[in-house]
Amino acid sequence: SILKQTYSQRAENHRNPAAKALLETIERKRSNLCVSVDVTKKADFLRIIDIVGPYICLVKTHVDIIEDFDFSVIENLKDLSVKHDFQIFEDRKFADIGNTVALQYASGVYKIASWSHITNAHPVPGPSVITGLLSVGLPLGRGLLLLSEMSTKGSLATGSYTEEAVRMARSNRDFVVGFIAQRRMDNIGVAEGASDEDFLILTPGVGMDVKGDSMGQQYRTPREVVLESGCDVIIVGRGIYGKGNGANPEAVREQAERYRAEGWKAYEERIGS
Ligand code: 5BU
Repeated sequence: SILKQTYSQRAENHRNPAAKALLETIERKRSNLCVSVDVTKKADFLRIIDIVGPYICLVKTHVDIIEDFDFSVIENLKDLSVKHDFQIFEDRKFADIGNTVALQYASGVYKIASWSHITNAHPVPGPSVITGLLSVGLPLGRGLLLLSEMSTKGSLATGSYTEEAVRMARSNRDFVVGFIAQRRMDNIGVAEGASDEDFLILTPGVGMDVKGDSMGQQYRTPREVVLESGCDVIIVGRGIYGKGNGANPEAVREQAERYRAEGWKAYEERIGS
């Protein structure tokens, strides 16, 4: 079963270059930690990434919240990704008709497809959202995650919606490399243990010190996410950079190290090493 395979074994199962590169990075750095850097000033954004860089496999961005954005942010982010050896995931959550998402992905101020190895989409428009994005992303070797579940209280992405998302992914395996979800999706719609599919499961809503925030976010620990729910990458934001936008560099570094260690320990326990 996928749950018992190492990240490097799984890298060989994936033909999509972004999925393969992510799995190889995870193995090389012994880190299944993705840091989500949700701050509004470019200096804070780049400073936090430079601090957490050694401990992560992936940086997750919301570039549209940076108030003083200009394209130097992207150039600096790319330099940091080489310096520290991590991949980039713009959490854009595309959710429109194919033609529009293709334009949003390729064009505008951010030109996401030109720098983000992985991005994501809501399945709500149906398969055409994938068709639109892959017309831009596939020639560039990019990968897509579908949002089949969310971490928030009262999420509508459950039941048959989640199942249909998995079906949409199965029909587009060259571009859809996995899911944003709270548990494994490979066995949905097939008998328990019958699937040898390998989808990447990236999971937000991870925190060790609090259970949630005042706006519906819900947190689980790396152990619950990786060991008990079988997810592959933990996504941590405020748990690492804290309330002060990462003003205390040593505290940020310590939290990144702590989450990396916890995520990796849970993985080692899962594969039984
Ligand atoms: P936090 O600070 O660890 O709560 O940040 C979580 C990040 O993950 C934030 O950027 C959200 O936009 C993102 N997220 C999420 O929290 N839950 C979800 O279901 C999805 C994305 Br999809």
